[in-house]
Amino acid sequence: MRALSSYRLMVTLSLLVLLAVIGTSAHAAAVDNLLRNGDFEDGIAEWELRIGGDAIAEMASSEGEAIKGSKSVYINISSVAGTSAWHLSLYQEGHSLTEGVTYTLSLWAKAEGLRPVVIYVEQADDPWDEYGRLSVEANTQWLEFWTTFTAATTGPVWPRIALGESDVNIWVDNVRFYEGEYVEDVGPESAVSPAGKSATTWAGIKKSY
Ligand SMILES: [Ca+2]
Ligand SMILES: [Ca+2]
Repeated sequence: MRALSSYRLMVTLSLLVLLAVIGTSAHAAAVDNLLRNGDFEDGIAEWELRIGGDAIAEMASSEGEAIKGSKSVYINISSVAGTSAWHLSLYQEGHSLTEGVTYTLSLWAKAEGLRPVVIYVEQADDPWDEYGRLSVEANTQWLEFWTTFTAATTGPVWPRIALGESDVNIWVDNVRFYEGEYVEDVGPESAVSPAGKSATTWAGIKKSY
């Protein structure tokens, strides 16, 4: 009787360990982020804010808002009068694509109100093709947005977060650019509801609670 109880205990413990391992691996998904300082814990280092047209804006490190770590980037937009989405964009230099490889660009954003955000990866030379272009709406909660595409050519690119369609200020955190399909970010418990999917590009939105 005692031997049977021990056996049952061992089986139960083994199952618990197995479940723990499965649970851990499902939540510990880490990607090889091609971006530098994607989590903005090093302030705004490595990031550029393109300001074109008549846009008036500036970016700064924010210690008051973050979805990962303790900092994010805050983009204070005074005016987007006379601009297009691409006139005002957060981006990073020094990246390239390899033809035939699938990439995902994802980010977390929180705004001071509803506002459009356009994310894509732009070829950094003629003909300036765009990959994975996705228009989403940020709001006052932290949301994760992502777009996945397969590169048609090899060459330098700029991962872009275009903000020229609204002067509503916004925080951005944990931007990731990596090879492969979307991998759930390591973070708070969340629900996933993909927004759309096509043959080569799909995108989604994840709410954080
Ligand atoms: Ca951060
Ligand atoms: Ca503003």
